Amino acid sequence: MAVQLRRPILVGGIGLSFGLWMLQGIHESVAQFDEVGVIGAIALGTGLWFFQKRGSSKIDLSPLSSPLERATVEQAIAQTQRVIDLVEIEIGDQKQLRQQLAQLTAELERQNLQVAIVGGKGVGKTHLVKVLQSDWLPQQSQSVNLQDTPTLFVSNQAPEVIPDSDLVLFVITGDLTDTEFQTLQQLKAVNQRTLVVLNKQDQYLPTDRALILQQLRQRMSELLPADDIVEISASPAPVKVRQHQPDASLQEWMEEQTPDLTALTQRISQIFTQEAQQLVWASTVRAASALKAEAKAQLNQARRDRVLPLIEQYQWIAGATAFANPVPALDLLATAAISTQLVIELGGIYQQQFSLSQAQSAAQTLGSLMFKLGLVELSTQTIGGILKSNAFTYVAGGVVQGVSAAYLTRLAGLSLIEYFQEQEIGANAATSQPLNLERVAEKLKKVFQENQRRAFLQGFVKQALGRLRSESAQAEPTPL
Ligand SMILES: Nc1nc2c(ncn2[C@@H]2O[C@H](COP(=O)(O)OP(=O)(O)OP(=O)(O)O)[C@@H](O)[C@H]2O)c(=O)[nH]1
Ligand SMILES: [Mg+2]
Repeated sequence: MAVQLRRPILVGGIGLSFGLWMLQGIHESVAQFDEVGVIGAIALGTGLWFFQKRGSSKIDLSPLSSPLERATVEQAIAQTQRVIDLVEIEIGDQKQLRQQLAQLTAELERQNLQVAIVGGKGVGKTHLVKVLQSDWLPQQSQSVNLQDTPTLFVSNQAPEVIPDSDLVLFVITGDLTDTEFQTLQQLKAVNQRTLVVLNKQDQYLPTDRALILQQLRQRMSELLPADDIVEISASPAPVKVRQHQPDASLQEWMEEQTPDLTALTQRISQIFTQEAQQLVWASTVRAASALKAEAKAQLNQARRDRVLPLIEQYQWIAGATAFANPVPALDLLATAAISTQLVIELGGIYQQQFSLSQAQSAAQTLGSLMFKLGLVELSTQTIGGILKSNAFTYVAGGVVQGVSAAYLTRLAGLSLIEYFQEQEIGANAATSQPLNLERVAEKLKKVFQENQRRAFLQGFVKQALGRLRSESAQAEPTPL
């Protein structure tokens, strides 16, 4: 039993005794799962980009978001400024980001309101814009800009982009499709003020109209208040009129119908009177987030460039260690001892300060996660298979362990990059948070999948063999 306990973790089949030994560590990790909440990070482009549904991020469905305070908007701008400051420190002057930042502050006082008309194919967007422009806009004291937009939901591939605006008129013609519903959820999630406009109501009998509207309001009750769902006819079809003439003949003609936008224009006027300031502030917060995301992406790219060589360095150290001491010395803890230093160094670059003990437990956690997710076993098996099936001339004892250790260290490092990249920048830089295990596990799985292709692994094995061979020039490897 004692002998088995000392079996190296990176050898293919992992013994039961080792599993038991790991249990305590895993236990701790599982307990931490409950403590840590799910991070729901919403990334914004210049417009609103609709990302594919993410399994874990929950969308807030509370009926009404609380009103924005000016201080909150200023805080959002200040946060963006902090990230841009960092970009300048780490990368250099950022004229364009600075200019955009200056615009944000000016945005706070903006008087002109942007209204975007969006929706699927042929729902009547263009007709609606025209009628609003000719019949409604001229009577407004408020300065308004109406924007017709390209058809949504035409391609499954391209991400749907809704131009950033103060108010979105989301046009539909009947019941909501699932895609439309999801889009509305996403708009709500980024605090985009939206009205749902049910167009082409001239096509229904008045009794049906009432029913359709009622059902729609019910279905969307978690998303929008009933007042924000209105019915209109932007361009009603002409109606055939028949008239009996005194001479008993029947005369027929088509009669043009006038558009009916009353419910919509009333609601918009109300919103402009009551919420104009809020609309502009909400847009400013979204613009600040978008700019922050842009700055953060630059920062992340630059940091990644600095971190990758570090990971490479550590992966070869881990590989060499496991290769030179394949039997007793290498267990998970030995690898973890190396990754502790890696956690500290990576954390330093991402401004996540870890104490030695925090980094140790983070490294251990990573190790047990990799084990629990089956990555250790899978990797060693695949690598063993590649070594066997390719007639590599140099297959000495400890090679599987060495290559696997390097590979697993690389996975751990890349997962940490992904994890650190989505952490809030500037906030709590001094008090570092414990790793959110659920999130780290997601990153591990993602990175593992991305690096699991056979072609990549074959290349990696080849490269690792080269490294290990040069290591062995100094020390003779122990036979397996
Ligand atoms: N019956 C009826 N037809 C309407 C109404 N509004 C628009 N239409 C018709 O719907 C068709 C499409 O109208 P558009 O305004 O071009 O629709 P759109 O959403 O801009 O279309 P795309 O830009 O192609 O996505 C036209 O034939 C309009 O006449 C309405 O209230 N009632
Ligand atoms: Mg159109």
